[in-house]
Amino acid sequence: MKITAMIGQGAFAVAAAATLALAPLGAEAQEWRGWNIHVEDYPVSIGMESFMAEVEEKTGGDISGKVFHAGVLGSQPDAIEQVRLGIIDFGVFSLGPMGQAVPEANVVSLPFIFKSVEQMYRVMDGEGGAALAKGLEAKGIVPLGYYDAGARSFYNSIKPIQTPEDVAGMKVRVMNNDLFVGMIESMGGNATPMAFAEVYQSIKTGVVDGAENNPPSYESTSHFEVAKYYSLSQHLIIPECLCMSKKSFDKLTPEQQDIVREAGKNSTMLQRKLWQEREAKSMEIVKAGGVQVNEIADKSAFQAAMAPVYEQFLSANPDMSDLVALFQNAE
Ligand code: BDP
Repeated sequence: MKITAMIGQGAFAVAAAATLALAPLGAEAQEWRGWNIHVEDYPVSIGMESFMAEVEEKTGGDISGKVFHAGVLGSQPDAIEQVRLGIIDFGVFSLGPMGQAVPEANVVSLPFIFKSVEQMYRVMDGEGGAALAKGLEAKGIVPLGYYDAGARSFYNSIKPIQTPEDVAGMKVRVMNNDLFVGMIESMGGNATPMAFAEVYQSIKTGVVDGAENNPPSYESTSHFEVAKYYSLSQHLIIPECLCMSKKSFDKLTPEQQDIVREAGKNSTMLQRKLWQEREAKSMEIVKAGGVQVNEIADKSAFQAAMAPVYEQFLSANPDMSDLVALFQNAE
């Protein structure tokens, strides 16, 4: 062996010994993997990167990690399971598909449960968010913050939607949750649960006529290029969760857990600010791309049409009625 190689090895051994000596008692160096469905310049993605960078910096590199964007670690329902099992350490999930694993999360998937995005912030940062956190933790997930995902509205390739009757007969893609199937059926439409990554092709080839989403997702996925009618029903305001695997979280020292929680809060504030900016920008982009946007000033017909979703949910989950009331009655 050459002398330089031996010196190199010796230096490595000394450095490794020093790291071991410095590592806090009971904590091993962690190398995390983060799951994200969105493209790199999306508000969620930037929030996650800043979370990881802050954790890395404040733990002096004892925790490091990488965020995998654009769903390369798998579909959202699969990733939720993997976070629960500790195979993936963290991710940002919509509380929509989360409802299949965490019953409490379904409450925010009820159409028109929030009166506005501002009210959603207040509820999620208060009693409502705390109740959801309890449900998430019972299923192996530690929420570190609730990100904004604005309001979801319908888009399709056929015609503007003005009334619930316009949805009748339409094939509409929904996220993976039975509640959303019921929501489309309550208006006489045909719902198809489908992975986010498949929606573009499905609209393009006519497998579905349309879908529903917030402006940044409608724009960043290029769905607006194949579904030119965007009708601002704003029927769902579903926050997202910066979620940590409880298995990964429990491996940390109390000091590290504080750092992680603090970084979660900071990234949430950043994401919410970026979200507002991106929403406005996305609306400009889709309009410039030839999308016909229609406002729906009076949403009461949609609210009335979707009322059966509440009835079905509460009769199947009577234990959720207090939680539903808490969200509904919040100021
Ligand atoms: C986006 C959410 C993402 C969902 C997607 C969808 O941010 O988590 O997967 O909608 O419709 O708004 O599947």
